[in-house]
Amino acid sequence: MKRSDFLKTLGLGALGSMLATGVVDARSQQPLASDGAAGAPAVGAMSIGTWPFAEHTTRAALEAMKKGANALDAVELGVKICEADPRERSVGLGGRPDRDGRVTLDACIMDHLGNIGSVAACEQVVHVSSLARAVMERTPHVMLVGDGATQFAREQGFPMQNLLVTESEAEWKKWLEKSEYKAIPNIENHDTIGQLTLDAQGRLAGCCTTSGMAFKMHGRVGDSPIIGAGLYVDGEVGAATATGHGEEVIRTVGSFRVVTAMKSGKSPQQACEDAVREIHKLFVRRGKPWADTQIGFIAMDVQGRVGGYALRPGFSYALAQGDGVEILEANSLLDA
Ligand code: SD4
Repeated sequence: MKRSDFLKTLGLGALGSMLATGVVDARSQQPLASDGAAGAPAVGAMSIGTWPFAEHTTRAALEAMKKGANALDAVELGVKICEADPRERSVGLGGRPDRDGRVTLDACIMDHLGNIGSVAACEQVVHVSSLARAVMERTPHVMLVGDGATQFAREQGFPMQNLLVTESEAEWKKWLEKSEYKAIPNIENHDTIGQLTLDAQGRLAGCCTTSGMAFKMHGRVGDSPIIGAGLYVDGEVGAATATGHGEEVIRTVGSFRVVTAMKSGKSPQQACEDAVREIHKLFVRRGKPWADTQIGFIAMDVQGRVGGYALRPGFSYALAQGDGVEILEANSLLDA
């Protein structure tokens, strides 16, 4: 399916045509102090998102904000593109299943005021980002898990569908031959989308959505739906989100750590670096191997400065601002 047709299925037809004709495809990025060290802060709508597929989701969010969407609507609109794409194998439809062959999704969302919503281990619902938002806006709670999340989705009129696509099922069957859990950094089970938006009014929002680690134990929940771990937004400071080995991000309350560092004066880049260093330190302290692990953080502050950093090479993220989107290769703590 062509990207423009795909966007039409999401009700983003006009945007799809613009993207297809290249109207918003310019790559002229405005100067930005990405390390926080120099330059005037960028002002105006912008979005960043983990991994190269965020090129499309950040662009969609940026275009929506230019047309007046607020940061929260824009971030949800962006990640939904990824969730609905069956070719993305670690998010939404087409996500790799757990070791029992069940696709279970995790997501959370947060706005600049501190409103939060989250769902974990949710089955049969493609747009868990929207479901997380529904938890935030239509319940007295902040997190629903498993059957409760699916039940709530059904009550709210979310479509129910099988999320296991043929390719993921085939991978799972192959995996069953050895049933060996082994992460392959940057490839096998990494692709969570964490996206952050800043609108022209200076409001921040973030969303993180994933099918989690491929072939995880049934019931396993990673960092992505956990506010403070996979995502955190402080409307007066900045926002951060994580991808990679969720257990390690939870251990260090990673995204909250990044935002707290920004609050104490660190640039988004320095704050991401601190969080990755802390994760590495705990591996060393606990005497645990980190060879098969990848972790990446991205962050953005209210001034529009951004940062990204990873444990090892191979992590990149998209930055959409002005008239274009750029894919930025994050530096890493380790060489390989
Ligand atoms: C998790 N952090 O479930 C997610 C996986 C991920 O890139 O980010 N993959 O642990």
